[in-house]
Amino acid sequence: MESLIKDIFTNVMEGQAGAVKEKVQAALDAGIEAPVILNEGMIAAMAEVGRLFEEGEYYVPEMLISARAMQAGLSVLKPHLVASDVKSAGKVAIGTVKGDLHDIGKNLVAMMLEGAGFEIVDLGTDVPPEKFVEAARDGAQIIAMSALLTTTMPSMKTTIEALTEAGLRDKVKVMVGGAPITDDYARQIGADGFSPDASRAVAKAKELVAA
Ligand code: B1M
Repeated sequence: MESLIKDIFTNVMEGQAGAVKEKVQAALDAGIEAPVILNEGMIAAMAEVGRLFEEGEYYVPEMLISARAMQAGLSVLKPHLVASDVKSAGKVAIGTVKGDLHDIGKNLVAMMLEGAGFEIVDLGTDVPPEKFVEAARDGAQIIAMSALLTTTMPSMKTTIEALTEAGLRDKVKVMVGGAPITDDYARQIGADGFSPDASRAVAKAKELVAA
């Protein structure tokens, strides 16, 4: 069991998408729970990739192939992470903010929300404030923004300001997250909610819709 998780960790780090898919399936077949495979195998590997990048041992291409391997593993894991079939918990428009191309965390959050019955409008990456505003106008109850770069975090504030300017701020809830985002930062920019990870994002979204 442990060696399968270790293999997944190593294969994500080495960017071996085919092997990751195979090992994730083998781990599921062996009865290892999907959140364990995700957190201890795949997310842990991405953290290690980040560390190696910081130390100058990995470069952007290595990060990219690891990201592809992680996405490949997620495609196998998805049905096991989104088990629930409750419908219409609310409508969420989610995207990675302007200037930011990181989408693995955003995709995970979207996946978990979908599994909890939320209708998801995925705006993709590099989403400018006006696109979030448009989504709010189209009836999204929650605007969910992800940012992975300290340089792109300010776009969350700009988007909240754009929602206010469009007269929509009191009609939607704003939820933010991503590695550099904190509860304090969320409060500082006037967001309604923050979550440090995808599973807590579901609880937070439910809370925001109920409020
Ligand atoms: Co980049 N990158 N990257 N990168 N990358 C980081 C973020 C970095 C921390 C690496 C490092 O230096 N250690 C660093 C940022 C430093 C900083 O700003 N402080 C960095 C950098 C510098 C860059 C470039 C600038 C590099 C360059 O070009 N010189 C460049 C920027 C490109 C751009 O966006 N404009 C760049 C590019 C890339 C790739 C394209 C190669 C690739 C992304 C591919 C992709 O996403 N499709 C990439 C990757 C893979 C990473 C790391 C290694 C992994 C990110 C990841 O997917 N983690 C990352 C290092 C790290 O994070 N330790 C790094 C796994 C994922 C599941 O976690 O996204 O944090 P995460 O999501 C979590 C939570 O944060 C939360 O839930 C998720 C799961 O529980 N969450 C939310 C996320 N969004 C949420 C929203 C919510 C709620 C919770 O509500 C709405």
